Amino acid sequence: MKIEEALEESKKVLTQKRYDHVERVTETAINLSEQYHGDHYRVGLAAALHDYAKDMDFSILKQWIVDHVDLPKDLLNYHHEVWHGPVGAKMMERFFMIHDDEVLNAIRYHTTGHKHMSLTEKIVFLADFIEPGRDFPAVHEARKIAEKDLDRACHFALENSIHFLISKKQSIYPDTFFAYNEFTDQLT
Ligand code: DGI
Ligand code: FE
Ligand code: FE
Ligand code: FE
Repeated sequence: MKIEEALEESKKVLTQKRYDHVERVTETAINLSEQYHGDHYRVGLAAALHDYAKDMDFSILKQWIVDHVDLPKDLLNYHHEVWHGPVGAKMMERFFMIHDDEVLNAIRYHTTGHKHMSLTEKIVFLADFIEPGRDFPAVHEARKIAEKDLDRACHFALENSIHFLISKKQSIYPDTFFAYNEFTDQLT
């Protein structure tokens, strides 16, 4: 599937607002990929499909988690916001016969991160955080760090997400901590 075709597929299932976000993430991810010598095609494809399941009914996402043995059941104990990545990746296998783990993992973990993130995963994760439509206090600093150091920018994004979730008194999916801890160990 070409990146343009992937964008078309996302457009079919997303609201215009969400689709515009996906286009900006794809462009941002491709730029980061050039900067950090990533795989242009895999990064672009994963970015174009990363929020494929985002506008679907929670009950549908829930059913996919229940029905697919290889989707972690502990997702159901957390906020539905963490479901669209893992379920979206599964949908890419089923609907579009995408079996490239590099691409699937970047979709799967784009919300939470996880331990041992690949270059493609880091780029999609960060692009989702810093795309030009984002506007929250930490995004300016994140964009600045992203110009210099991909790992530090991911670390900064994770740190901010954890702060943000705590401030909202929400629970945090463990993969977020595994990702945060690994960057912390590497960088300090
Ligand atoms: O899908 P997007 O809005 O582009 O961005 P995203 O997939 O990175 O995050 C979606 C939302 O999920 C965002 O508002 C923050 C929230 N989120 C991320 N990790 C966790 C989380 N919410 C909870 N409750 N727990 C998490 O671990
Ligand atoms: Fe998302
Ligand atoms: Fe994100
Ligand atoms: Fe997104």
